[in-house]
Amino acid sequence: MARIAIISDIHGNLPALEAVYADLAQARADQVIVDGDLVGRGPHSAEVLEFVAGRKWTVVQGNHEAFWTMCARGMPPDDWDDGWWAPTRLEMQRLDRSWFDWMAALPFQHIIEVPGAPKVQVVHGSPNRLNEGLYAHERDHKLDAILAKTPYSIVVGAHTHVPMNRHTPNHWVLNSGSVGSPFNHDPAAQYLLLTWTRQNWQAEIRRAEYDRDELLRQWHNSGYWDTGVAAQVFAYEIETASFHFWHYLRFCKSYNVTPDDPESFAQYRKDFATNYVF
Ligand SMILES: [Mn+2]
Repeated sequence: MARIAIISDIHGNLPALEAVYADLAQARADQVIVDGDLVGRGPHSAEVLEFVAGRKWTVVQGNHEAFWTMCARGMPPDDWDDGWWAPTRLEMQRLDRSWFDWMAALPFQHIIEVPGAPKVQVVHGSPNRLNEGLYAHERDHKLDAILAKTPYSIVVGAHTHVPMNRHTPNHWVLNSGSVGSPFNHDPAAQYLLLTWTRQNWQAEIRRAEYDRDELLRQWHNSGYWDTGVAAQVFAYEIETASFHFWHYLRFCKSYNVTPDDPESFAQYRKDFATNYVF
């Protein structure tokens, strides 16, 4: 028996990671793979890196590690100096220089090899790209098209923040969901447990509750909340367990308002509450 936990998209949320860590013991996981996006969004990126690096866990690179590495190497986006990016800039400044080398050195995939078991490919986005997701809302043929070039028939992705367990005509496609900021309307920290029974692999999506009210109070009390509207968008995503980042930026573009203005975000929340169902 091998019991392998795949946890991902922690996104600087230490209490959610601690809840999952407690659940790993309950689940009797004997291996842990962290499938990218340890950092970004939340205010505990440094603490999450310390927590993960201090354990004998396998870590795969996510698009946020790649993004932070690019920014640290002097290749940030054009609007990097805008207030919109302030929460991210401040979180990056809390990291020791050596963490950026650590993140840059992370591999883009991990292959689970258990004697007698079919191999399992673990990637953050898709086998093709860090930021191409294996989304739960995609049709079977689309998922198979994305996976057309991979030699593996079992693939685990992350990145979408929505857990998935799907059999398409050509693949078994799984997604580990998100520890720190799920987008499937379930606020609990979520991850994937794969068990090799000596006959087959079994997959279970596990969930660990934690005190989100306490977490969001911490965001206020520590001042992270006030570092910029982006921090409030990240909090709102945790609060609603759904995705808002790009929807909000699109909203600002179409109404020609600046994202880093609390008024814009108030308007978005009002619109969201009254007009949209995600
Ligand atoms: Mn992510």
